[in-house]
Parts: sequence; structure tokens; C-alpha cells
Amino acid sequence: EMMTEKASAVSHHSKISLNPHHPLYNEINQLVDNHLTRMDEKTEGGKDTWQVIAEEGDLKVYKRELEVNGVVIDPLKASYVVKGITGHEVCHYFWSIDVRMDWDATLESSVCTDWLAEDTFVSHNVIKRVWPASQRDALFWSHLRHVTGSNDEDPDRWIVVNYSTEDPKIPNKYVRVTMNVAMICETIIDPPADGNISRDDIKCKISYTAEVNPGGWAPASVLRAVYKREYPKFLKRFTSYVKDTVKDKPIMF
Ligand code: 18C
Repeated sequence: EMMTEKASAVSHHSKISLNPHHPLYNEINQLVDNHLTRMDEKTEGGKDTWQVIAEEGDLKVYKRELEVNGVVIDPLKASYVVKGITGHEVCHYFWSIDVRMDWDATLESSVCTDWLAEDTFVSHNVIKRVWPASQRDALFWSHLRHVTGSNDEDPDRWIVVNYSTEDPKIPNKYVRVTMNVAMICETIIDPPADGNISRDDIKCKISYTAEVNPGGWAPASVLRAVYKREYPKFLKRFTSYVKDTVKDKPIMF
């Protein structure tokens, strides 16, 4: 359904390449704005209903158990601090479909079905089969955005949103998974005395959230076990991939 632009009192300064007349324009702005606002709320503390499912140094993965008609749709969130990389780099590689198969071990294939703008495209992704469930696929738009902060409380951030969409051209061969995923990053710079910023002086604060509906019945215990194993694995694998890829490249601020 179409969302009004008025609802997203755009407090987050940003630039979008997608044409304002594109049918997804309002939806994308709304999703980006909601994710940034929700993240801001989270940092304000308050009561926490999230349970930790993995904790390893600076990596923390949380979930909230939620079942609708017997289908597990546990919302998941993670925070991670990774040295030597920037938020722009993390989001660039998370968004870029050219490298997705290099780090996403849960996918069997990933194909761009619609290029919308230099910051937005739609892709069809076939997920590896997990026994005993039927094979799943996902069709979603991916949008990359730089959000410049206006003051100290509103820091400079990069964000990628992957959000399910529909396309009658894509045949329905699998069980369709739907999702709302966001990767939000902030770069922390420890200014060196000599003023030359190297990779030793930077780190990236990552906040990742995933709301996935498996699209049909899947055994809850298997699904929860797969999530518990796969999300931390993904975050470690993906960030090592980024570290490794950029280590000899100039820092992309
Ligand atoms: O965010 C991630 N990836 C993005 C794309 O690169 C995108 C996410 C897309 C897909 C998420 C799909 C989740 C599917 C869940 C339903 C599966 C049902 C299986 C039933 C089991 C009983 O935003 C990173 C996503 C990291 C996701 C980790 C958890 C997903 C587990 C899904 C199963 C994966 C198969 C495992 C194969 C093992 C590989 C050695």
C-alpha cells in the first residue's frame, strides 16, 4: 500500500537518486525513516524485551520470540563494532549485488530483476534449502543511502534497507519469504596526533535488524536453531569479507 510522504516528517537529511515519481519512492523513504527513528529510540534505553542469543566480544545478537498462527517470525537485531572499516564501506558491500554471493552463504542465487536507480534495485534470491522445510525464495528492493547528521545527536550514517516487494514476472516456484532488513552504520574516528587517519584509527558501529516471515510453516525449533547459528555467522563472515576486501584500498569515508 502507498504511504504518504507527510507521515515521514523527514528529520533525517539525505539524498535519494530514485525518481520521486517512481511508485516505490514513498515506500522507500518511509522505510528508511522508520528504521532510523526506531534506531534512535533504541539508543535512548528504556525497558528491553529482547533476549540475547549470541554474544562474542563486540557482537551482540538479540531476538524477540513471536509466533503468528504457528509461524515463527521472531524479530532479530544485532549490534557490532568492527575496527578498520567505515560505515560507507560496510553499507556499500552489503548493498552491492555484484558481491552478494561472495559473502552470503545462505543464498543459492541472487539475480537483479530491476535496476531502478544508482541507489536502488530489485533482486530475486533463492535461499539454500534447509531440511525438512521446502525451499524458499525472496524478492526485495535494496536501497542504499547516506544520511548526513545535522548535529551531534544526529550523527552521520549510512543505511541499507532490503524490503520485500512483488513482481508478477517472477514465477512462484518456491515458498516466498518476506522481510524487512536494515543495516545502519556509523563511523567512529579516533583522530591521530599527526592528522593522518589510517585504518587503525577508525571503527564502524553496526546496527542490523531483520524481520523475516518464512512464508509458510517451518518447524519452530529448527528455524530458531538455524537463526541462532546463521545470524552471528553472517555478521562475522560479512564483516571479515569487508575488512579483507578494503584492507589495501583507500578509506572510503
Ligand atoms: O541480510 C542478509 N542478507 C541479505 C541478502 O544478502 C538479505 C537477506 C535475505 C534472506 C533472508 C532469508 C531468511 C530466510 C528464512 C527462512 C528460511 C526457512 C528455512 C526453514 C528452516 C526450517 O537481507 C543476511 C541474512 C542472514 C540470514 C541468516 C538466517 C537465515 C537462515 C535461512 C536458512 C539458510 C540456509 C542455511 C544454509 C547453510 C549454509 C551452509
